[in-house]
Amino acid sequence: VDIHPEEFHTNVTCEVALCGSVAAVVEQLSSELHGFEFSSSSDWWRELNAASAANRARVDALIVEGQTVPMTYYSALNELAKFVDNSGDDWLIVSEGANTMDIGRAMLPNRLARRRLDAGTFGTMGVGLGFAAAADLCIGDSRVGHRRVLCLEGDSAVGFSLAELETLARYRMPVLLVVINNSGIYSGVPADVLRQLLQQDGAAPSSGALSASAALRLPATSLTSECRYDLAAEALGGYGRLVRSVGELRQAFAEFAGVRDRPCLINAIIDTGAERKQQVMAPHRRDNDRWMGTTAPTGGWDKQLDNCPRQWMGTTAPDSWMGTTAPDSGWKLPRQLDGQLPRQEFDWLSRSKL
Ligand SMILES: Cc1ncc(C[n+]2csc(CCOP(=O)(O)OP(=O)(O)O)c2C)c(N)n1
Ligand SMILES: [Mg+2]
Repeated sequence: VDIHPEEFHTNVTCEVALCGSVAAVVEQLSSELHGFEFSSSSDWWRELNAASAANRARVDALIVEGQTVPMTYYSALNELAKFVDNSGDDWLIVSEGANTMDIGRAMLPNRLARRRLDAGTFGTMGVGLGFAAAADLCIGDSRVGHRRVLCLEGDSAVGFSLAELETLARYRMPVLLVVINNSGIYSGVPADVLRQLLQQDGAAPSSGALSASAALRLPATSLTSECRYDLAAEALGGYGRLVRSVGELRQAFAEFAGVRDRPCLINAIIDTGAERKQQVMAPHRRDNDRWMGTTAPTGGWDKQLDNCPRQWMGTTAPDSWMGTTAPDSGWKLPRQLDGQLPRQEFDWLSRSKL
């Protein structure tokens, strides 16, 4: 169902394309059905309820798993949802990121209509802080009112427009920013693996800076480990906090709830390997066989560099761009890259659908 007919069949072929507003179309459909109802004991309902209960159980397990350090997406977002529901304020949620935004859509429901602005169907990163400033302007005086703006950002996503925090600070917009920081895009590299890279590289572990050849051995999707977006927020005129546990997260919410004269940013460090829960259905795309894997590498990260996925090297143009599933043959040791970035690496990057 879409109000724009040109949207039909653009991604996958629709079997039945209905053009109109969802509310009107659903009304027309139900009137044509003359009161037909699926019996609550029908297979359809039974399966739906069973799937929903299984889903709930999986989410609950991930919330429980993230009660200790490191947090998971689910434990951090569950804490955020509790804060939003109990704060007594009316929050407009702005969000961007990959897992952060997707899981946030499920974990952070809007109780009222027209309370969400996110990267939308095309997933364009960079909209976050601009959207937040615009939203703050539109909801009335957030310095005194109960309408507020919450900006939920992945750590990569926030980098696209972080400098706009200066704008929020200059206009004294009390936007609450929560950065879900897994040190990467979809996933990051564990701090100990990075440390090992630094050591191999001969760099002082405290320097944090990788040489070009060490940096090339990292996946293009990894960012600086536990980057201090909270300090950047302070530098730009806001308040910032780094948190690692649900307890610290709760404390930061309590501390920032009453701040009404500047933006506040909570840098919530989560597991670099945190996953979204296994999806039953593949994303609705023509090319979903090439879609990135969402499963953790078998055996986890414990073999560290021995386990470096060969697609990190990018020299064998993987079909499964940034898939995190271990190949049947196991991981290969990363090749030392001491010369120029090989030609195919550029081809691979430019062909990527990221
Ligand atoms: C303008 C633009 N550049 C690049 C991308 C590719 N992209 C998709 S999601 C994403 C960031 C995801 O990482 P993060 O925000 O840290 O969220 P996470 O999945 O790690 O939770 C990027 C760079 C994009 N969608 N838009
Ligand atoms: Mg991230």
